[in-house]
Amino acid sequence: MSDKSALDTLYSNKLTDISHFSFNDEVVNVFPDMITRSVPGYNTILGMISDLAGRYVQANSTCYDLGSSLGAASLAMRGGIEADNCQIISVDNSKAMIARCEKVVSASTNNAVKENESPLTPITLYCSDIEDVSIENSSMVVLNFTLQFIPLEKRLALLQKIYDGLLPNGVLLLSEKVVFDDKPHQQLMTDLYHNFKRANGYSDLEIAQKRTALEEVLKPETLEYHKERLKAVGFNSADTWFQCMTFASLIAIKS
Ligand code: GEK
Repeated sequence: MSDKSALDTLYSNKLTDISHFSFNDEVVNVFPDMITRSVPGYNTILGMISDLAGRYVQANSTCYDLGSSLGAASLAMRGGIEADNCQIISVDNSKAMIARCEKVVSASTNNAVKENESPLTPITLYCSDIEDVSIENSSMVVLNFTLQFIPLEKRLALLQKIYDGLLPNGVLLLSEKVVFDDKPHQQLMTDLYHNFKRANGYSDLEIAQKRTALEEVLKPETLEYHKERLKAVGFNSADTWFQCMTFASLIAIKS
């Protein structure tokens, strides 16, 4: 999917007015390139989603990809599921994302059918706010860089709903941009992250303008806070499996 993405040049020219970042058509067109060049470990995390799907997805259950964008995590889950009679529900509140995701998922489904890959877990897409979706009979939920866009005061209720909708031994994979209480460490991680973006071809202007666009939209929290909140909603196992600079991914299991 990422191979055919246009190059992300959205912030390459000096903008007089930098509007809040939104998941519109322009972003959709460059999204695979944008996310792979901006999120360290993105492909590693997709690989882990597949692996976890093989281990944790239970027969006759539902998997959720919340904030699914172009369906990369949904397809990774589908690739890893070994259990029978499951379904994947993928939710995003951006119409532009869902419209493009439908094409990505059907191309992948057609390919798999041609290659005789069976059985294929069905993927159903919904254009909706994830706060309005009920989570039921689930053995796996993925929040891959989505919680960071949910208003801070609504995050606890969303995680509680996910925990309540998981079956025993169900898994939540939560990936987020994170911050650090220690100021020098925060500064160092930010500097290193900007170097990572430079190494991936983004200019200082692009880095600065994108940062401004995201400032009011993406609200990161500390890893400690994430873990405490996951424990508070009921997960008795919730820990980091991946961290690179200001990006982290956690696995939480309902026992
Ligand atoms: C991936 N998981 O490729 N309800 C539904 N969707 C939302 C909401 C909301 N309230 N808020 C934001 N989104 C993907 C990457 S991107 C992460 C996820 C990023 C959606 C938004 O429209 C976007 O598609 C996605 O969450 C976040 O594995 O771009 O940093």
